[in-house]
Amino acid sequence: MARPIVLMPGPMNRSVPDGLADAFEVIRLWEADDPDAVLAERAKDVVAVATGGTAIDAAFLDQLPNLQIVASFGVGYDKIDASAAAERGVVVTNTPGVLDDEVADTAMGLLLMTARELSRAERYLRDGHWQERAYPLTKATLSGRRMGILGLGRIGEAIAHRAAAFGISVAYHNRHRKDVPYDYYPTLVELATASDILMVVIPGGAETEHLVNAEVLAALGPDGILINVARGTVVDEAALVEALKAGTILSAGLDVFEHEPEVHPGLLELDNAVLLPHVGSGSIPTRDAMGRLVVENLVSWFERGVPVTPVQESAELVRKTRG
Ligand code: 8YV
Repeated sequence: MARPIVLMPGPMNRSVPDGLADAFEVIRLWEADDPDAVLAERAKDVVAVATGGTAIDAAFLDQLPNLQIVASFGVGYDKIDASAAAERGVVVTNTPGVLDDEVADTAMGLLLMTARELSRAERYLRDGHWQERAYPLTKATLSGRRMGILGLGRIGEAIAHRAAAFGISVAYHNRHRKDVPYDYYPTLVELATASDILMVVIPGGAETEHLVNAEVLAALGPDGILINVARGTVVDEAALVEALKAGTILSAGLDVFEHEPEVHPGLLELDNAVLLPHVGSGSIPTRDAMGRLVVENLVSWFERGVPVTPVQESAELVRKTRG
């Protein structure tokens, strides 16, 4: 029997092509000399897309008339127009759950690096300054501080558990209150006002663009620390640079950027910003687990007609498909 044809627009973690090799035919579009010609020739055969970062919009979907499913690598799927996919009867899946602990660990590491200036202190040692004098005491400490989590989902809850072990209290802002033992603030400004640390874990996309703006940063205040492990678009980066320069907030730890891999030049000049190259989920075991979940979604869809982890926008479609 012919194997279902999966289009892979760009390279992905090896666990994905390896896991698909037996049951699927994979078109590795980025390796083609003329990707447009390959797409034109094979478009009608493609029933699935596996992607790890390529933008999938309505125009892309319209090129693939027999597409059934887009399996995306990563929990955030802001580069995929999942509503346009649902309108065209195409299911979208992501990889939630398997990266929660890794991203939460990175978030706490970034918080420690930022509050206790760990990377700056290491640079100080490597530059030979320790022999001259001890590293200055840090203004911030963590124990007894208040963390406000913007976006208390799975990863946010994993961060909240870790924060408790550090003696940090937790509050949150979501669109809706949840049944959790943390204080809820109905607006982000109120949460920022009540927090020393603002932890951004909310999904990216148009709805959350620049939620963290100059007003929110002013509310966080001169001892405040901003950590972002979600999407760069959630923070107004230009406003953040101004706030860090002016001392409106104390410091920021960022794993994500508005135009990554480009980083705002203003951030690169600042000592009170700790900058990581989007490594939140970046360990081999975690990325392999995410890749396996991409494969499981495709296998389950073509064997049983059910995706394992459909995104919210696909829920209605999945219900209808199940009958
Ligand atoms: C992914 C991420 O690994 O899962 C996400 O949403 O941000 C990362 O941890 C990355 O986006 C994969 O492209």
